[in-house]
Amino acid sequence: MIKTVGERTFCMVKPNSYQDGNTGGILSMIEKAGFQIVAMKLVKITKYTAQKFYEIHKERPFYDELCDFMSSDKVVALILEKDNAVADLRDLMGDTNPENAEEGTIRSKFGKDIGENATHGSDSIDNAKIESRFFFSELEIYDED
Ligand code: DAT
Ligand code: MG
Repeated sequence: MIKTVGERTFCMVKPNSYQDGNTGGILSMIEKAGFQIVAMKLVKITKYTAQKFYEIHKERPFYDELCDFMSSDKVVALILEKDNAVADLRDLMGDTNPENAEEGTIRSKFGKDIGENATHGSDSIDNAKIESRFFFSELEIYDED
């Protein structure tokens, strides 16, 4: 098979999805939407790691709650590849608040509330690179541009 080298994004299946047994359902939606899984790992991060990952949100009132939640159980970290991967994953996930997420999106299907909203997806190509490198070593990130 000839591999099409598309854009890459970083995604996380959040602890509520893992606990609710929705990891497979979410991965299935991702694959059906045309994303290739380039790298994947199941890890439980510490609160300190969550604080580092979400450092840009440290002044926001929900920062502590967010970091407690993200370190409460395992997450699936993923690097995904497809044309227009960053924007397309955000579309597939839907609005941050599952109540406002369009029907058929991951957050509408599997999100509990604005905090426990099923998945994370990078918001830019630059952040996708930063976030991918945060979770994966060079050895695990193949053929990066
Ligand atoms: P997104 O994950 O859609 O990029 P974001 O970057 O604004 O949203 O926020 C990061 C995460 O923080 C989000 O996925 C869930 C949590 N969060 C955002 N707004 C929140 C709020 N008002 N109350 C509680 N948690 C919130
Ligand atoms: Mg964000």
